[in-house]
Amino acid sequence: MKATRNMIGLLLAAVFVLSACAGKSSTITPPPTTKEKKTLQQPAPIAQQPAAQVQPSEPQAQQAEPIAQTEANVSYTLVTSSDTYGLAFIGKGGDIDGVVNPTLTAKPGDTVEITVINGDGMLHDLTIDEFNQTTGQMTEKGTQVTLKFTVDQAGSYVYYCAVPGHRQAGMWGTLQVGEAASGTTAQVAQGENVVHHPADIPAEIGEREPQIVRVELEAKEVIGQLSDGTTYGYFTFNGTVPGPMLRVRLGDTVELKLSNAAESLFSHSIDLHAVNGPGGGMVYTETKPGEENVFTFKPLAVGLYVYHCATPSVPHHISNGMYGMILVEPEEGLPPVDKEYYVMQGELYTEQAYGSTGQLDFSADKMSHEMPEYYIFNGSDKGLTKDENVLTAKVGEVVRIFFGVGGPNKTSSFHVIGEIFDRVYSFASLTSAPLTNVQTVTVPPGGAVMVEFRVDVPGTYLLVDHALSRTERGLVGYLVVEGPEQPDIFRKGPANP
Ligand SMILES: [Cu+2]
Repeated sequence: MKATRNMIGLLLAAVFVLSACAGKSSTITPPPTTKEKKTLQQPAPIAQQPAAQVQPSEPQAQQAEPIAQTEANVSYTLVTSSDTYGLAFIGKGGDIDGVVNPTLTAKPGDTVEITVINGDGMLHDLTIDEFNQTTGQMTEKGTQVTLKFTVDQAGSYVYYCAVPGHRQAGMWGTLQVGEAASGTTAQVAQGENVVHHPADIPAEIGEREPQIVRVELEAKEVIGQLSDGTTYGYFTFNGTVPGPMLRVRLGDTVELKLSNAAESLFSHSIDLHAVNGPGGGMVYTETKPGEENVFTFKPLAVGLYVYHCATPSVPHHISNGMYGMILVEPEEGLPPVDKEYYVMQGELYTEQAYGSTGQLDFSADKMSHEMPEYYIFNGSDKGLTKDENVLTAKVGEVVRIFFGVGGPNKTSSFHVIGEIFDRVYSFASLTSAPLTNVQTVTVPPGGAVMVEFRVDVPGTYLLVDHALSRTERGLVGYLVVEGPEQPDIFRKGPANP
């Protein structure tokens, strides 16, 4: 029984979100604040039946140590949690009350007491490798295990859930003993926000004659926020990943000026797949730091096209964030929809493992082996799950997503969990009839797709690559749909007779 639960643990972690969000949209729209989340996770039965819920019979290595009689210098309580927003430990009581994966602090020589409560009924534990501490597997909701151990060496240690997949799904935090060394804690690594907001796109072209469209792009190398406590040296167009979405119509002439910031260390250039001409413009735009180049092109074909830096090492520059898309609309424009979004997928190859904190370094070796540590939508680790970045819509609205893959190497199996694409303009061919009723669509590196779908039921939907291991390396975004419940389409419980 336990083994079976163990095996499905990972599956649950990935799929749980679906059942959790879809059935309770009213509680997650808007997404719960930390405080609300805390109340969600507090397991009510514990207070009423403390004795019956405690399971001290689980074998635990730490109980063999004589330290059990020592008074603890610091004690913390953590409650396990799983919901739409992933898996986590939530602090209970004191300064960490309600904090997700709180940083626990102690001084060298302290005796630390950590009480873990299973708040969600999923299989969990809490493990700290350096101190040989583990609660052992906690299977039932309400199970409570206390670890007590002495910390001697100052340093940053990770506490995490060792159930397969759970650490990757978010169940880890820091035990900070003594002063934080530079670059080791979540507070240290601060970078610029590089996430291109998915709603930040030019308006539809509408009725107008062809014209000259002047575009200015600046290559900027920035230390950006990859994740909480984690930064990375991005290469960008205009400071965001992806770069700006460009929008023109057939018949327009595009004058493109590429400048390279004076502070840059590398040359940069641009290759637009909408261009007919050598290098897609790269041959006219190789630009040294502090310089600029201009070239002009006439888009000859309607479509949604990727652009990217084409300066060697090209995959390095692309991976670091130098990609975006240009939409060439037909003369009559695109059919109207209610919401339009711009999302691009990429991979990062870092020396340090996924989830490391501090400033991460690029790994040429991992890139040449196509073994990324991070998969990202719009430039950051789970960046499109943050409240300020989520896609939104109302029940009944038609959503259009311009989706592209910067890559540089990995094909996306783009999917929205809980929705079906009503229309898919495969490979972003906007001049072909769309496919209808598609679940998952293949999008190659340097390729794109335009998908449209009506949202029918309120709740939170997940944008994913259905190569789902990638969700545990940062590749997930939210579409939050508000509006009245639609029990005729979706509800809990049996069908009425
Ligand atoms: Cu570049």
